[in-house]
Amino acid sequence: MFKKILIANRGEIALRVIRTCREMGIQTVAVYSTADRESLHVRFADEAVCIGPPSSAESYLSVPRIMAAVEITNADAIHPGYGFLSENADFAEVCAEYGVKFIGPTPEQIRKMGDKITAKETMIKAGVPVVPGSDGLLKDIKQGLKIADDIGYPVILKATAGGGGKGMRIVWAPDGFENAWNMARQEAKASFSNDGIYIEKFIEEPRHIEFQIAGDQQGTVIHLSERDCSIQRRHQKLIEECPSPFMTDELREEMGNAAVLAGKAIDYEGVGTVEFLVDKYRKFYFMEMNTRIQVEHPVTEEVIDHDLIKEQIKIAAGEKISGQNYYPTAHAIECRINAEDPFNGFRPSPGKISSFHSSKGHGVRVDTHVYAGYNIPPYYDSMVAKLICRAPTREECITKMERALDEFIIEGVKTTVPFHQRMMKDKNFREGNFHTGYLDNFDLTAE
Ligand code: MV4
Repeated sequence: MFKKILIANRGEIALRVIRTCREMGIQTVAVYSTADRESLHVRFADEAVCIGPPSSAESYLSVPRIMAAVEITNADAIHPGYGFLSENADFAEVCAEYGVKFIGPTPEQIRKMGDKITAKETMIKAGVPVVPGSDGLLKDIKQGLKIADDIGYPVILKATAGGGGKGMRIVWAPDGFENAWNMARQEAKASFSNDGIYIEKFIEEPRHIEFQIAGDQQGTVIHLSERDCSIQRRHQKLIEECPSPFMTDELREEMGNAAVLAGKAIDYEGVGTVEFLVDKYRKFYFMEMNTRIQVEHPVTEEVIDHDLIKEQIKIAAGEKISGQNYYPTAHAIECRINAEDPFNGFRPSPGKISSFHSSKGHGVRVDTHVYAGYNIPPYYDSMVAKLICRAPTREECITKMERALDEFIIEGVKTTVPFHQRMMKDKNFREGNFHTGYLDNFDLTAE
């Protein structure tokens, strides 16, 4: 087992990893920017190294600075958390060269899923359902128009280097194709320095249902059931839950098997997430795979009663996992509490938290790095806490979440708490009747 893990991240996930390390008897090293001096991950780690100024490029994204911290502290493994360098294959490669274990998949596995066309080709070969579209990159507009004509409108243009919504354009009819093509290429080139574009049939009003998977170094791959992440806004998830209210036992078997096939296709090592689009007929299509721990992993932890960070560390250390899949034994919902003003387009609201009281009680979990007096820096993402509730049924879980939201006090900044309070009372949400576009027409001020 590792002796000392350096956490190349900040905020609640850095704290989350430190907690599990302490329980496992592993020493921890925090790295931090000058904006995060007062952060709890700095206080709770055994050692802490300042790696630079607030800008992410000069701190949490700087490979040389992080490797310098590894050298100084003699850490034997790095936990990348989510975001920042967590899906950076070059970073994983540098770790290997330094002889420090990157807690996650190999550089090759990251690359295979990072390029969306390669990922899709790999899934087709593995027998995982994908959305109909082009075989690989589009050569020109003419070829795109031809394929769109064959598969039928609407279609969607996607950047092969994309993911998470960047460089995507929906095309409703042939006369909009040229403009969408130019926009998608331009955005892809600016964002990823790669203007490769492919085309797919556009699935209307889909649900986003993802499967947690885990694979060990011996080739065993399992799934740990789904999370429904359909409640999102501009590709930012706001609520996640398990079981999905749209799920059936039969669909879980089918999608779970497909997720395991996806993992096996790349000999996946570590914990990862296979994202699917699910249409109203419950047909599902592989969308992309995230080769990291995700923000919403506590939803799965709560319903299967296992520590996923611990599993991650054990797998990285070479331990075997059992070949059994995991199924939910309760219902869990996570509400992301962001320092944003939901009444003003979710505009970020950084600043000092004047008073803070976290929800508590049976079945309530709060993962957070903030406290009364903490100053939310404007440089990073605006998530301040994850409120996770667990109960035997979805209905009881929603009731518990309403209670927990009512007792959450965060003053001094605006937060998304009122949004969640409104959503918990929403008839469609309560009936499980929603899709990824649901928030486009959601009026927060309506009764
Ligand atoms: C799609 C789609 C509909 N049809 N692909 C959004 C981010 C990226 N992961 C892929 N995305 C989508 N791909 C086809 N063929 C709709 C989306 C999409 C979406 C997916 C999941 C969650 C929220 C979304 C919001 C808008 C669009």
